[in-house]
Amino acid sequence: MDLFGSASLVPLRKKSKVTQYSHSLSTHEIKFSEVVLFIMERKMGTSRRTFLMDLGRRKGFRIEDELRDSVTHVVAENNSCSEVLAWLQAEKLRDISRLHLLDISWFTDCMGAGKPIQIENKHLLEVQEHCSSNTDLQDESAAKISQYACQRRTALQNCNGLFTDAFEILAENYEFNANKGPCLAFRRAASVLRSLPFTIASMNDVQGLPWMGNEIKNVIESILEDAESPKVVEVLNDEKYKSFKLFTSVFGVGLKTSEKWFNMGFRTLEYIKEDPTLKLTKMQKAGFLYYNDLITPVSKAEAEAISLAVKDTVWTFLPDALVTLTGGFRREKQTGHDIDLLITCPRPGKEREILHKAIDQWKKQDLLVYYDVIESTFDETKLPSKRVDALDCFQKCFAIFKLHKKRLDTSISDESQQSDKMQTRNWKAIRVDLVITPFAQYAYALLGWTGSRQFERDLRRYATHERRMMLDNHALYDKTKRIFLKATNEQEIFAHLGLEYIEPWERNA
Ligand code: DCT
Ligand code: MG
Repeated sequence: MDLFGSASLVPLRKKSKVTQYSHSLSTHEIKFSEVVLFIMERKMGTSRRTFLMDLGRRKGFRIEDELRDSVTHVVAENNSCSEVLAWLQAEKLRDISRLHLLDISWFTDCMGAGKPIQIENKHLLEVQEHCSSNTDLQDESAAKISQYACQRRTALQNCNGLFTDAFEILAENYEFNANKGPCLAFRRAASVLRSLPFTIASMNDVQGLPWMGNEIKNVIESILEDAESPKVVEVLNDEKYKSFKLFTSVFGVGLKTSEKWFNMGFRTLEYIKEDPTLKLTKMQKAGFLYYNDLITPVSKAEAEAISLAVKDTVWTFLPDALVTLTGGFRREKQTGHDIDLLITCPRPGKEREILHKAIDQWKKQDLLVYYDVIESTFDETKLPSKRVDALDCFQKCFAIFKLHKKRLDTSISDESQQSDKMQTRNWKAIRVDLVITPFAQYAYALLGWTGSRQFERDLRRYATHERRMMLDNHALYDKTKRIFLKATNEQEIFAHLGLEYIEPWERNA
């Protein structure tokens, strides 16, 4: 059956000057206004695209020249689903999740039928495309790369640091400018490159990888050619970026405060600290007071020492409580910006007494220089949160602990002692997050708090889009069966989701 009609007579590749079909939109009546098409030029070429657009318009279809928010159906040829998604991601649309991503066969079937036809499985874009990398290793790994971080194994070792560092800077800059789409696009792309067992050496190596939009490829190309990207250099010299980077390095300062300070003309922390008109929160005051300690990375040994101290206290009144070091340290990172501890008790309800009792003891021992307790707002009648980045509702405590040094470690303490004007202090201020969970939710909390952030985002996205389930740090809900799925460990959660188990140290996505 040749539903392609005369379309197949048109050359499949780009020709230098064929414009005779373009801009004929206004001359044809639109018969099917509910369907708004966009035909991707990528791998199709200008002349063929122009021809197909004209053909569709003549048949009464609304076809947009450019990708805009009104588009409902995107048609592509010789592109995999992940390639189209990566390209769309860079196009800054409001919401790409509502788009139908279709193979050209759907379009040509529509042309044959003279109207929009029902979408069948055969019209959907291929999920993976084989890459054309130059070695077997690269061929094999690129072909297997999933668009979801929870289907990739990402150890700490990263052989694409040159690219991922650049992507992180660009992502952060987009975040500072409240530009969510491209920020996420660069974070996703960085996460893909981090999972590769080889270093990107040419643009061929990028072929077939998910989330590689044009903007991302341009950055890779610059780095391959000149070892740096002009965009990154520009961002690193940008006044707003530099100021936001500095301001957000203070504990308690987020994007909103940074924006305010930047707009007020502040560029350094010194002036902010000394300005009596600025109303700092309790958290920010602590952030400034212990600034030098808090920007010094926390070591694994320090994390273990704090972990032990917390256990000591909790076990004095609840000997069967479980205290687990989670976050980056559970993923086997050697340093972190804070220490994340999860605390639970197998006896239901007992966990509720832990936090306040422990804080009382630490206050008596003068171990806390700052703490803020957030009480639990968990509501078991509610379904898991739909938001990918939603915070959980556990009782928690954001704290700064004093970690006493047995010996004065001059390498760390000299600088901080001077600037904090505490010449004699023999302790280091350390950020600690304590999270208290009911035992029944412990596995979900552990999975959620182990991270990485990108891994968590993709677990939730995978649950929603691939399994019709809802996942958060409290529970997993199956929308098809309308039941909550219980789990006593992380392996069971992966099994519920139909995912292969990924070890914590392989979640550095
Ligand atoms: N987390 C999350 N979503 C958030 C915040 C945190 O999924 N909005 C998860 C992911 C990691 C974990 O909680 C702990 O958070 P961080 O301490 O910020 O991350 P980390 O990986 O431990 O990083 P670091 O080593 O710098 O502490
Ligand atoms: Mg952490």
